[in-house]
Amino acid sequence: MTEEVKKTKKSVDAASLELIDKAVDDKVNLAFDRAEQMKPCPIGAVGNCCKNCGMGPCRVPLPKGKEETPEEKKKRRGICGATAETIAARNFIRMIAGGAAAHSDHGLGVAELFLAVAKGYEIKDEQKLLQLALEWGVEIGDRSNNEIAIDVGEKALAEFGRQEGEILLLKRAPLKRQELWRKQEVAPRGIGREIVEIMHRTHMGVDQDYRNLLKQGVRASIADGWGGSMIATELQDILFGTPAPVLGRINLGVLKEDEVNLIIHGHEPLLSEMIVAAAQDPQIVELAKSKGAKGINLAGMCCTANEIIMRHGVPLAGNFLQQELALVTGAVDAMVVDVQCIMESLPDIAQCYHTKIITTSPKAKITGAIHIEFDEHKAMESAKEVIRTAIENFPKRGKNIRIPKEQHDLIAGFSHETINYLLGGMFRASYRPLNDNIINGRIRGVAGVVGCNNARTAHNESHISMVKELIKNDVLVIQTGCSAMASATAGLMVPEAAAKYAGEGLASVCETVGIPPVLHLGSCVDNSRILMAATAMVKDGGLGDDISDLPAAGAAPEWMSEKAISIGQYFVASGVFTVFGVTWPTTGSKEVTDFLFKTFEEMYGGMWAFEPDPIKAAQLMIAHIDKKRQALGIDKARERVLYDMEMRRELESV
Ligand code: BF8
Ligand code: SF4
Repeated sequence: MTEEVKKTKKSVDAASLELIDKAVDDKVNLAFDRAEQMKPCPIGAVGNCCKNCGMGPCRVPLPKGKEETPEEKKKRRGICGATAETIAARNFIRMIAGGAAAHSDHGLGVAELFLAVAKGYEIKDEQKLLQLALEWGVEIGDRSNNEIAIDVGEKALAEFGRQEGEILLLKRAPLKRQELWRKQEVAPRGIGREIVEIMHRTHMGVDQDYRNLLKQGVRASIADGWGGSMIATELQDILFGTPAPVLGRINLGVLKEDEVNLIIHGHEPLLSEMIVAAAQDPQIVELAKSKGAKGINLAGMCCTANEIIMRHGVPLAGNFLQQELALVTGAVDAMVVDVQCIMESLPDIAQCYHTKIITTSPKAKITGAIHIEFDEHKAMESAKEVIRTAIENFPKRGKNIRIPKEQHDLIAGFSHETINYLLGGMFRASYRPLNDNIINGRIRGVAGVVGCNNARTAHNESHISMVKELIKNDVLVIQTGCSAMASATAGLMVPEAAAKYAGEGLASVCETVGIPPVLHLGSCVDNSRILMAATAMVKDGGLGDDISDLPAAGAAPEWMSEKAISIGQYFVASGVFTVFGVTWPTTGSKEVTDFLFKTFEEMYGGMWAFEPDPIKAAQLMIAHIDKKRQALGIDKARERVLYDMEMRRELESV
């Protein structure tokens, strides 16, 4: 392979490719290079390596031939006797524990902040506060928002540690789903309890039945999706505002030559909200000018980017695999980070340029970075210190600067509530028109495409090809996380994309309503918005009485994080067919994989699948959607869609 081909294989994004080339010239080692230099351990990759005790690590090999005898199988065990099944299931649910913990610790932090500021902070979404108060039985009467918020905050906090019964938000799910969870004994208690139980059951010598282990994984994942993550989204919306559609820009071209560039990277919106507010302080702006900059240019990275574009229109610099590349521009004066998906290589790369890396969370320090701690009592002060650090660093920029020109428009901020308004109209907010357009076949179904980038596959390629294939086939796509950002860089999140890329039916609905065929719903904790949207579709009627009846599917074509596994598992547990790309972490055990891919469908109506080819994966999703249409008896409607003038007029009156 020539050097040129190798480079172009790493990403499909022109801005990224330009900087991957620059990194070669600058002798900077990137995740793309490390992925080439270090192949995954073949036993670990399939889930068969156990290091849960000091007798291991035990690397249980794959069966030699297809026809393994029971005697041969008995020999393939860890020292304690653990089978490949037990080991793969243990590893899998420990991934769920890690992912669910990340989302839920984020949610817990938001709940604590919520309580701390409830006394004095101006609540941005009063309606949502009152709705949650009603749902949780908090007295409203003539109490002030702040009084109500204190009670809501306390209830939210208690949910994380709930030791008995079921988490409160479970009641939001369709009734049939709730009953199914109870029958399968996976209706969860608080996330803390469920994660502790995963860690206990996967300890050496405890739960050694892979089905029972996977059941606990399901239970914890539900506590993440319908608990920790949903609480995070709800409280963030109440505090900082429920997103509404906003026009923004994306890609590394949003960095500016003549302004102080400060990238905000990570996940928790407190940090970003404060920095956005502090950057408007006249004294801070003056300071920037005194150093020769025209202003302060904030840009987001990873899920923090999704949070601040939705609420403030702050541009997105890029997704997970662009974090190192941002530094390679030489134009980033500081990158401030909090938690999750932050590469430890950043301070090293920053040394080749002038960039300062600033950590802010007591939970996440990186050797070589500056630490400016953020806590809710001095958040504004810390935010200003971060911005001042970036400003002071601006004059130290070297000459080796290259800012790619690529930047694209996108519309972000489609919360579950705004989909309701947009599709239903101001006076009768509902999912009715969406359901009707699914029933009449203009929209074939809905797909949630979410998740990460993975350095073992070309950056953004699978996201973009999968999403294009889906919308071409009239499937409305809803997205979060790095996947949303990938589609945005391909120009799929603007209304004009409908005519260009979507099938005729989907395009006609998008054009009438004025929405893109691919909707940006937010960050990874905001996958809970997808659960809410799916539930709203069920409740609106005509598409069955459970999420598993909907013509819908999910995917994470470039996943890498444990969070993605937890998300995928709660989608599956909620009744959604969910396909992952790149790699699958249980292939070392046929039994475990079959259980997740097949038996789960009988148990939960949703199941996992693995397909690294994004087009084939999209086709699997479409086939599933068609299967559901058939079961609902609406497959015929789709065949009849011929767009005569009368139908177009009827559509316009929706
Ligand atoms: O939570 S999609 S790479 S940034 S894990 Fe990380 Fe994956 Fe991106 Fe946000 Ni989500
Ligand atoms: Fe090996 Fe069993 Fe210990 Fe795992 S728990 S490392 S399989 S001995």
